Amino acid sequence: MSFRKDFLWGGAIAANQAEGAWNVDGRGPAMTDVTTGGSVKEPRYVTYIDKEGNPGKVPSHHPIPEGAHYAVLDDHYYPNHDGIDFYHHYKEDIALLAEMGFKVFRLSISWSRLYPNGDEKTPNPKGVAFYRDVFEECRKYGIEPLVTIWHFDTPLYLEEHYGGWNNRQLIDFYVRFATTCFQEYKGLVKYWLTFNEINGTVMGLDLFGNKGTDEEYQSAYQQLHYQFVASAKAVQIGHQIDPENMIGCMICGITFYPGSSDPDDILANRYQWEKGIFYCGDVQCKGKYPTYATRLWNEHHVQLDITDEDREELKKGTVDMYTFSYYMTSVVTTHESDDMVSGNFAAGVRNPYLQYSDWGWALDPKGLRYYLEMIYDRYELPMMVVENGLGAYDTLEADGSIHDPYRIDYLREHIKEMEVAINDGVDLRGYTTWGCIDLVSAGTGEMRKRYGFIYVDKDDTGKGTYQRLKKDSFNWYKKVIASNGEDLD
Ligand code: BGP
Repeated sequence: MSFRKDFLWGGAIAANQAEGAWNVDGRGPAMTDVTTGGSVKEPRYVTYIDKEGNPGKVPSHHPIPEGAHYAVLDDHYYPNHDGIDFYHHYKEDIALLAEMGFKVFRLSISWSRLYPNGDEKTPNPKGVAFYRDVFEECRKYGIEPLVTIWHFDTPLYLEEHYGGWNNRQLIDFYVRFATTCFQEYKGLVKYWLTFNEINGTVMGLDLFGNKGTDEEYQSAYQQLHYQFVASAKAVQIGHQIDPENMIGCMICGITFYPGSSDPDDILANRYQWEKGIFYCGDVQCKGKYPTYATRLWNEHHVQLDITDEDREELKKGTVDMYTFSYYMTSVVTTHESDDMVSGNFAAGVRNPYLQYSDWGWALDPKGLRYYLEMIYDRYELPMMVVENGLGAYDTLEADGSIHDPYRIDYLREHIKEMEVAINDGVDLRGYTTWGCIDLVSAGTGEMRKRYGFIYVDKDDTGKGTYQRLKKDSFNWYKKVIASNGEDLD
């Protein structure tokens, strides 16, 4: 038997993609609340009113015009406003997860539900109470909550009035928020992740044929630095509040392959690993910037605001575990190609040895083994795969059944590779599949890009009953968990 007896089988969601109730019980807005729905072809947009009072929109992650302010516009649809209404369905949802035998449930806390603007001195009591109820509900079934403190949802007020993570003050606001989480949920929550896919900030710059400008890199590396310091401070406080706390980094894990044996490709691939994957892991696991950081900064003439105190904090606030998401691999080449594919936070040339999902994400279970073994060897810290799954179109049959053999196949092959990695010595502690209940896609805002074992009756325009239905994969995963990963058929 290769999976530990106490292996944490489960699934994951994020507040902004699931909760809905975006303006209920005192919650403040986040960027996702001014972000429209998109599709595989059409980007999501961020909407605003400009200084003349005219409405407008820009693709998400692009700056809005000078003097404009973010706004919800009447003639647009914002899928995150209602999510899958986990806010009002959490009891039913957790009961279903318990029925599958979940040992762990990964979810995030919406910052603006606890601190509506982000800079208040005390938290919103209704927000605090909501998560307490959710965690108690998990505990009722013996489910361990695994909590992401920040999952892409800085309060909009901090974005508008402070410039978001470009501002050093965000460190203090985040630390206050994280401290509240550790204090309020002490005894209920033991597993924490400080920042979801922290490396996305830099990885997202060179996507879709774009090349990040020096200015963008300056801002991205600076934002990351403030997040590293915020994370390191949170880790220390989390340990002081409860020495039992196990606090991890969370990296968007993409395995990069060189496109050819051309030395330029080999080197480009190695540099991609350093920039995309190792940079964040090294700082958060080793407590200092790696040697190659200087090369990365010089490449874009980046001048970082780093103090001696920051360096001390980084040293003292290293994480207890390395967690990551894994969906796909990507091919790096210095050669021209007209067959590019992109998905998640990577773009590269098509890999002729692999199949691709309907959203163009490379299906590559072996890439997960590669990632696990390489990273474990680098840090020798306990690991968890905290996101993995197949975004696919599901068909709801007339009798209410959903047959999703493609999802079962995807997960089975990834679990097999985890098992190989464990046998090869990797200390893997848990596995939470992404979107265990269908939810709003982060990348496209769609509902029809579904990941769940549990189907949610809602479409891309927001219509539906929000009824929960079990897919075939529900019973399959239940068997996997009951057999501790032995029965994968
Ligand atoms: C990761 C995010 C998740 C998530 C997932 C799937 O990058 O941490 O929030 O949604 O990817 O991506 P998508 O929703 O775009 O299919």
